[in-house]
Amino acid sequence: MKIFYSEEHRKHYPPFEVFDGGIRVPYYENPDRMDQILSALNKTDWAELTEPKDFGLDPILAVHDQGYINFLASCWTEWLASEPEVAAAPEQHAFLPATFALRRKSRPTSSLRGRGGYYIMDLSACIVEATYKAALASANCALSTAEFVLKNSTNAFALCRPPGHHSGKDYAGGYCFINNAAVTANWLSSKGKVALLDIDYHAGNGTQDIFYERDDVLTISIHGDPDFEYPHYIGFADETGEGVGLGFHKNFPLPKDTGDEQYLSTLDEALSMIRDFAPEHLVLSTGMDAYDGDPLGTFHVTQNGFNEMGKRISSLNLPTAIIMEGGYANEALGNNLTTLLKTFR
Ligand code: OKP
Ligand code: ZN
Repeated sequence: MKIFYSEEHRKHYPPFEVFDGGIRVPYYENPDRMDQILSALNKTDWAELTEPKDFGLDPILAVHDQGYINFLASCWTEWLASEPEVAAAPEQHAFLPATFALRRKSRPTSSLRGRGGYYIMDLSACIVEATYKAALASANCALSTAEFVLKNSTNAFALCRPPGHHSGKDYAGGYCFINNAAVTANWLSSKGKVALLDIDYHAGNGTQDIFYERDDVLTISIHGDPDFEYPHYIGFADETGEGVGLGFHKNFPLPKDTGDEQYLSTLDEALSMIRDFAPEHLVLSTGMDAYDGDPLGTFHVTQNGFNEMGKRISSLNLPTAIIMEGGYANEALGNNLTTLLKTFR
């Protein structure tokens, strides 16, 4: 299987994130995740790692707002220039806003803080020096995968870091800066209908937002119920799309402690919607944090569960761009992921 991967993510390693209650913890979305995956892939005889090509900003700007991308590009430099304390010890800092935009009549005011609170939705999307370049490389892995899938009418995997599904048109959140899966689905949509299935444990709010009023990209997310889980305000069952997009978005919020059986029967419902939609391509937002041992999840999906999920999704027989999202049980991440991926060979 073709796998697009770049080392560009490595220096995007914020020294902390801020958890519920304002507690600083080590950054969960860390480079070790990739090392664990790479070592598991290296043990297989089917993983073919390839550098992504550079697609430039056009396919990214087809999904994201120019002002937001400008903010990502200059945030760190502007912050260093305005805060001598940060410039004196940059490796101990990460940029985070302390005030967030209100939902009505808000606009990105010109100060860095004003743009920060407008373009960032929470305290886990920390920006450091390497963030923008890492996010671009991650999007290029996804686009390279899309191109390969299109040309060869087969499956391929984008080993993306940072992940993307919480990032909307003009905002970062949940470790995500550019929505790799959305950029991919939008790019593929010029060749026919696309279905995007998000199996990350967290609701794919960015993806939902981006395609909410479109009928050419069916978006489906299976996740921990936002009634108790991050991102808390989006991902509910009654959100089904708007305008021509009505009926082309589906959320499956599931309770705490969901195990293999309940997960798989929900997946079957999602797959039957995809079959009815009859898309040309599938984009799979592949988070592995539904896993039993994940520190950021509450589900109990096992390695067998991932194997079965892979079998059922790949039996759709659609050319599939598999895009890496979350998954934080680092010691099990590699094996869980290769278990899922090998069903798509
Ligand atoms: C990103 B992805 C801790 C706060 C939540 C953000 C989680 C982002 C998950 N209770 N922190 O979907 O895996
Ligand atoms: Zn997640």
